[in-house]
Amino acid sequence: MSQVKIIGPEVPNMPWQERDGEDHCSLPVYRYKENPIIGRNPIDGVARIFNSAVMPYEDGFIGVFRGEQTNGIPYIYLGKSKDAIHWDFEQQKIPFVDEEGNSFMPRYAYDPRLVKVEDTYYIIWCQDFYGAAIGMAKTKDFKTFVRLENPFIPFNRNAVLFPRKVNGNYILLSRPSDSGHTPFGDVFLSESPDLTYWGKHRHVMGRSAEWWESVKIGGGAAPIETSEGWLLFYHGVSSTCNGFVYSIGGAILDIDNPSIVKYRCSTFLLTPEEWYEERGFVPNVTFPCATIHDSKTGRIAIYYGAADTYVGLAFTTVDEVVSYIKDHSRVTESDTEVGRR
Ligand code: BMA
Repeated sequence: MSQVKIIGPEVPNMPWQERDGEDHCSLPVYRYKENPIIGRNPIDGVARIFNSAVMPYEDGFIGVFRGEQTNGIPYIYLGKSKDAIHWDFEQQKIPFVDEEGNSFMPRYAYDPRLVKVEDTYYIIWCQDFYGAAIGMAKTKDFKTFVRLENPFIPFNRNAVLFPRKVNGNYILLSRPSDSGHTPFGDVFLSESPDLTYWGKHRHVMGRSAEWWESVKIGGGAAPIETSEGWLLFYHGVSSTCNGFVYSIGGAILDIDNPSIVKYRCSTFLLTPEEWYEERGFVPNVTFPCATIHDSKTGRIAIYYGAADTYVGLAFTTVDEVVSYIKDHSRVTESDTEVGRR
């Protein structure tokens, strides 16, 4: 039994592998030995799948996958799996409709997240809205996907919905950006009573003095509710003479006021080290988009895009990762304040 409690369902069939000692032992997160779990050319007309989100569904798992088509344009594809490791993909792009039932195909769609709030599943992604912005859709059955109002004006390319309302409102983390490969970026939070009108914007956390996340940060997987607060895996970016390096970081946000950061890990939890993270369309990228977690055992599986080419899987437990984050926490005033100026 874990000391720190995950608040959520039990997922006894979640993927799991014990650490065998060879991975980076001082860090609480270790890789699945058979990574990458999704290789090149996974669907006809799709060259690469990465930066994708999965969750339990019926007696198995379901996911929304960023598929880079052979024309170079990203789109979202649906996948199903019995074990959350071997995936069967729909050959066609997800066919969104608007609220009147008319077909809606974004010009491009990337970095999807998948979050269940109450009885509805939400997909949140980046799409063109006269510039890169956040797109959102809902489904109850993974057959009809109804596109919702765009929450924000451009530019914003990275958004993560919380798995439950907080103080009666939906909560979305996002990272306002520019139209290109933004060389800055902090995580902000916005609230909505109805998923149409967004406000009460707050600053959550900024890029930090730690070099691995000194350029920009962005929400990663949907936060996990725990007895210590919201456990957030996010990405932190550093700059080198050869481009950006994307690592995975961890923070714990206040449960009732998640714009307040309680703990923030000063070291990365995972950084590009393996061939599938260092070599690919964009080298040196580990980009978390989802977790599967089991409240009974405290096990957590992290799904991350690797080198904009593959999907990788890594493991930790809530006890190990929370205690590591707390032991290595360094928070600044801009983290711990409510974030309204
Ligand atoms: C970001 C996003 C991600 C991508 C990353 C590294 O700006 O576009 O989709 O994984 O860059 O290329």
